[in-house]
Amino acid sequence: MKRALITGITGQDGSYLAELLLAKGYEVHGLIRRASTFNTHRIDHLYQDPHESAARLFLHHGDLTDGSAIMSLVARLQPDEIYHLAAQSHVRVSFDQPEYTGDVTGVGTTRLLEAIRSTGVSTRFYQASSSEMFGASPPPQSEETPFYPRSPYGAAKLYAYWMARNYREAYGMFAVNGILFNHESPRRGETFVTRKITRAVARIKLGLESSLYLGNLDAVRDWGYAPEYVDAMWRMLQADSARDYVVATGTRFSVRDFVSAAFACVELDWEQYIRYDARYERPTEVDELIGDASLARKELGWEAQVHAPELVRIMVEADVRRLSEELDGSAARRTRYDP
Ligand code: NAP
Ligand code: G4F
Repeated sequence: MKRALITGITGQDGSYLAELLLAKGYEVHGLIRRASTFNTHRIDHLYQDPHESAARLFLHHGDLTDGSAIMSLVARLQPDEIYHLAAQSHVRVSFDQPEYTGDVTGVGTTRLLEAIRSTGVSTRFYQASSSEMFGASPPPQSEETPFYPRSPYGAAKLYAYWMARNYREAYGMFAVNGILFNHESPRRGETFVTRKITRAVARIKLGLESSLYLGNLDAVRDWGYAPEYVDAMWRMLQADSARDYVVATGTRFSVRDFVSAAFACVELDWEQYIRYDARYERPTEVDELIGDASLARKELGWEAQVHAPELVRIMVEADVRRLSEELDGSAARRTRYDP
């Protein structure tokens, strides 16, 4: 049985990846942070007794800033594969916390790579790199596009990208960078723009709110569906050799397009509800990200199936359903991870 370690297992991608690996028969270990409130809501369903796979899921407390704990965890588990997804992942927040973002999102990767190198554990390593590293470089962006990060987050991810490449070249480590463009789902964090929009659409439709405050509506992104993107991560670690891949849909969609499509799903006119708030602007913006994932299609057999219009519908329907259940008191009670 293969053993995988996932950092960031409580996040959007970590939860889908844990599902995927458990379904493939892996033993799955996740690194989680101690929090003063429950922070495992995205993976609690994997803990419920009826799932045979629950016995193959293990959680370990730790933090990317705590190098010695990471080192002993890697040495103890000897995982076949490590998916490094944990990060301070919010671009706007990284302008307020540049040093912390550098420590967690940048140096956190070095701590893991060093844990692998110094313990001599034989493992395959996935680094969650980001299209934010392309920043100001015009689209379409591929593996050959020059990097030009526009935020402390983008700069921290670029440092981590080069560290993964350096450990591959210097020590022969199987370390890959998945350069993933934006990917979303009903499990997306509520402060990222897509989920902020679909959650507000549900609240407006059901009469709980009357407006939605947003920043720059002109930004263009390439939005894909997260469950498909974690499959691309897994494929990268099954390849014969380690190399870096762009993962994207190739579809151009602006924040305005997303807003308009989301309100249309519930038959409302978006222009009546959207208000501008300058606090959501960034000191430097990434105007346009559209990926070219030809290499992933050719070498990994991976291709996006869900594109932005369908993604919007999936997310709006999920938020309307979730809120309706909350309001009529029928939301399912779930077992929580309680160490
Ligand atoms: P997410 O939902 O924000 O999840 C981030 C995860 O990192 C959470 O599990 C979080 O734990 C954990 N974490 C944060 N700081 C930590 C620390 N100091 N020590 C240990 N764990 C920590 O992110 P995501 O959307 O799933 O993205 C996964 C990864 O892919 C991230 O590295 C992100 O930067 C990158 N990425 C994402 C996208 C995208 O569009 N989603 C695109 C490209 C790259 P808590 O639950 O306790 O907060
Ligand atoms: O949803 P966002 O915060 O995502 P962003 O900045 O593109 O970053 C996400 O994708 C990256 C991959 O390219 C990941 F690496 C990163 O971890 C994260 O998952 O913002 C998208 C766009 C931006 O241009 C932003 O300025 O939406 C614009 N926006 C407009 N109003 C807003 C808002 N963003 C947020 N979060 N909140 C707003 O009210």
